[in-house]
Order: sequence, then structure tokens, then C-alpha cells
Amino acid sequence: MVQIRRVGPRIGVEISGIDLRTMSDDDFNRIYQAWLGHNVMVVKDQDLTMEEFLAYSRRFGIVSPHPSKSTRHPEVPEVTVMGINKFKPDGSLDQAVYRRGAEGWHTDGAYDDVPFKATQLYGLAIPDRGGDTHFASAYAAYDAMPERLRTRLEGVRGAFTYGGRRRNQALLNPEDRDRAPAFHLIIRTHAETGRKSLYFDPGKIMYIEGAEPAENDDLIEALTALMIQPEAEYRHKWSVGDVVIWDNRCSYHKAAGDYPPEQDRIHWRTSIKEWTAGA
Ligand SMILES: O=C(O)CCC(=O)C(=O)O
Ligand SMILES: [Fe+2]
Repeated sequence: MVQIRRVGPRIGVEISGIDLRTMSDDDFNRIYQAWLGHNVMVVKDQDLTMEEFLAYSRRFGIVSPHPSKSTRHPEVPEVTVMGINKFKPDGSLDQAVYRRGAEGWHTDGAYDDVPFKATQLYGLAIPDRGGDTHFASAYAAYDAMPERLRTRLEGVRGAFTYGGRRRNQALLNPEDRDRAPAFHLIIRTHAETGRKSLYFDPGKIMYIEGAEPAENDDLIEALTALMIQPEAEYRHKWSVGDVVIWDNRCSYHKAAGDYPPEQDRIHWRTSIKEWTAGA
């Protein structure tokens, strides 16, 4: 029996009693609606091959290879393997791998003209402490925006790059660095739910279109300060076999990045675009 349970007041839903390999279309439609309603969906106790994980991911949209080529699976570029090759040849910890996603709250793919609709992780090895993933609702961020800020930013686009103002591009190949920014509306309306959210990423934003430098800094500071609403957060504590998908159109996330480095924390990841986006 499929069980659907909310895990936080404004974000997060957990599904149990389902086998993603054999799930019916009706069951998929039910959990898809639950996901749309709660931004982040955890499906417990799965035992998937890479092909099965990919097949499930494809039910959400087009699975696209991530621009970080060096961390793609060598035979299956649509799958990123997170948390492997953590130690450099000299034995030191590679922080870019260990702390991937832990630099701060973000949304995946804002640097692309067509950002990811969703990102999905499958937990293969989980440390015995630390290593959680934090999520927060971008609808709640919009709700928290003062009217003055909403009026200023309605219809205004932000310019985003992979490395943002810090130019943090360690996991990109040299030929993929320093690309032109992508532009996205800061206040966006979700194509499926019709709800407004704050589309923002402090680590990827370069500037707000049309703002003078001083106002630009003020706006970025103001959005950074309000984007995370504590009553709209969910913290996921991983178990092996968890499949977690988040909606990048209306949520933020970050890795805690705090687990014992000598332990394994390994996930397969798929990055998923909208059907209409093209491959
Ligand atoms: O490893 C995690 O908990 C999340 C990493 C992340 O930001 C991502 O996969 O997009
Ligand atoms: Fe991420």
C-alpha cells in the first residue's frame, strides 16, 4: 500500500510502500502530484540498478548530462556519481568533491538557459553521522518578500553563471568555464502549480538586470537574507535506498558537508529538464 506522509509544515513529502520499478501510472501520477505540492519527495527503501534509476528519472522529464563532465559516470553520462574520488593522489581530501553542494543554499542549473526542472539523488552509501541535505521552499521566500521588493523585481531578470561572483568553477573542465550568463525572471510562476516563487541563487547570481552597482548589491543582499524561511525548511537524513527528488523551480537546497571524510557518502544523481526544453 502506498503511503504518502508530509515531513514538514511547508515542504517535504515521504512515500513508502512502493516499488519504483513496477509502479503503475496511477501510482506515479499520485506521487507526482504529491511532489508538486511539497517541492521535495523522498521515496524510501528502493533497490535500483542504474538503468532502473534512469527509467524512473525519465518519468519526470528529459535526463540531461550535467556540465561537470569529470564527475559523470564514464559509461552513462546522464548519471553523475557523487562522492567518489574524494582523495587526491597525494592523499589529501578534495574539497570540491567532499563539499560539493555545501557551499551554500542554491538551485541547480541557474547558469543554463534552460535550468533543471528537477534533480534526483539515490543513496548508495551513507555515513553513520552527518551528510544530511537541507531543503527550503522558494514559494515561502516569495511570500516573505516585502511588497516594495516584489514591485521592484516583478518582470526583472537576474544574470546567472556557474561560478557566480566568486567564480568557483573547480569541477568544470577548462573549455566549459567563463560562459556568458543565463537570464531568468527573479519572480517566476511555476508552469505546473501556477504559484509564484523567488528564483534566486546567491552563489550563481552575477547581477540583477538594469540595477546600478550599489542597488544591485543591496538587492542581492536583501534576497539572500530572506530566501530561507525557517518554517519552510526540511532536513533530509539519508538512509541507503532513499530516492529524493527536488523541484528546482521552487526550492533551494544545500548539502551539510559535515560527515567524517573517511566514510563513504555516495549517490547517483540525475539532472532533469522539462519535456518541452529539448534534449
Ligand atoms: O549531496 C547533497 O546532499 C546535495 C548536493 C547537491 O547540491 C546536488 O546534488 O545538487
Ligand atoms: Fe545542488
